Amino acid sequence: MSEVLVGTESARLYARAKQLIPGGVNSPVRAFRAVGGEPFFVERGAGSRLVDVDGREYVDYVMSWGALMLGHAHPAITEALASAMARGTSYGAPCPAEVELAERVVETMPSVEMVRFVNSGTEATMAALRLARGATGRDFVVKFSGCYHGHGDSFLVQAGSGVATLGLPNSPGVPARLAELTLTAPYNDMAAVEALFQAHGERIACVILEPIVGNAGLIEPAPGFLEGLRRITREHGALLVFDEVMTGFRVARGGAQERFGIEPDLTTMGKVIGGGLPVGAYGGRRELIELVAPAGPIYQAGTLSGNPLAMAAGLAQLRVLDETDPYDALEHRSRQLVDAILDEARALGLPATGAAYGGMWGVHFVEGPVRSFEDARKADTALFGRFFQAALRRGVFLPPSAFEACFLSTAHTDDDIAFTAEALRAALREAAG
Ligand code: KE4
Repeated sequence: MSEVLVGTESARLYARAKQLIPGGVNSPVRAFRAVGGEPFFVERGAGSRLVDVDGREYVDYVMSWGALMLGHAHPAITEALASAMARGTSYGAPCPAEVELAERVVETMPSVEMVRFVNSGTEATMAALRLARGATGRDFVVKFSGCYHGHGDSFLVQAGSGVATLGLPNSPGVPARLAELTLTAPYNDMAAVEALFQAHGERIACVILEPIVGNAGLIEPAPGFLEGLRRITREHGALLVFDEVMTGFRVARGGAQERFGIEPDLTTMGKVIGGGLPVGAYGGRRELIELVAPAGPIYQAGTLSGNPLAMAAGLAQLRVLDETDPYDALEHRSRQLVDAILDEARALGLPATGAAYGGMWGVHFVEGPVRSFEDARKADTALFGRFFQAALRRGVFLPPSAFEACFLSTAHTDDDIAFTAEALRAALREAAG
């Protein structure tokens, strides 16, 4: 256990949690397995900060894994929720907020003409895959090692995020015959994709990817990669699916597809469109989305899909983003943090490379460029673990895994960034010592 938590309320809560919940957490990456120590338990979030049950305060760069663009407990969101709650928590029938959020998503994401809301990014990618298979009559899906698309069976093949963090090559419980339908290639490797299409082209329903990877640390698409995938999928009648659950509304208002000017056939979304409440969505070209029940035969449903509270929180967050257009400012601050780490690493003679896109940033402790998960895995994860713990002791909460990205919000002030940059420099010196 890290000295931070010995004999604390967090430690007592964690001991209880481990008796009741696998690993004491409701999502694996929260267990700090990759960085050592035990997780703190949160008493409250406020702006850029989290406060744990022992009163320790942290500048938060997890931001609910990217869901929060305005920081914790932003009044626009809490007031919208209070108003919505006064009218009930779920109706099981359509409500105006679903239409309003759908209009805003369609207006924001360049390739999305229609959208269906679900309750998580996992549901969104599972449904998008079923839609791609139903629309094309084909069974194979191409994904990239290190990309994470939620815990749907077909995606737990060479996945990133918690799967990579825990070193699980694939997950038990996924039938081999199903996993065989998932073809994988290294990210940024067009030759490998072309070989897959040469071998299986007319049986591939779709290619799905994170257009900027956040689940293997941050990995950028190489010049021409996204364009190459757009071309080869069109040539073979396969669909191109951008999983923008993390990048959507975060790396630019219209996500990576706006930033890179590529229009996928389908887009999956989540996180930011829920404002911290459970929401996912999949959308795309009208003729595809109209294949989804009850408009079409491809089935997908959900008790709490379009939930009025989640819609209210998502709408409130998107409204503020549209009014304030914070993306350049967010990217400037993200870049300041990446530069601070890279500058300190250089001074220490440590290999490091990093990038920043809007409110998303990341550093790998390995010689760059990091073009794939195979490159990212060469990073010094032990150094990252020491760096994480040293940062935490200095009041900075980074994602507890080298195979995640860091997130900023509009609540992070210049003072937060200056404080964080100094803390991260000191943490790296300690970790490297
Ligand atoms: P959820 O089912 O966790 O809402 O979304 C799955 C998902 C799909 N696609 C992408 C690109 C994602 O990043 C995610 C989820 N992201 C992780 C963080 N790397 C969620 C954190 C967690 O699993 O606790």
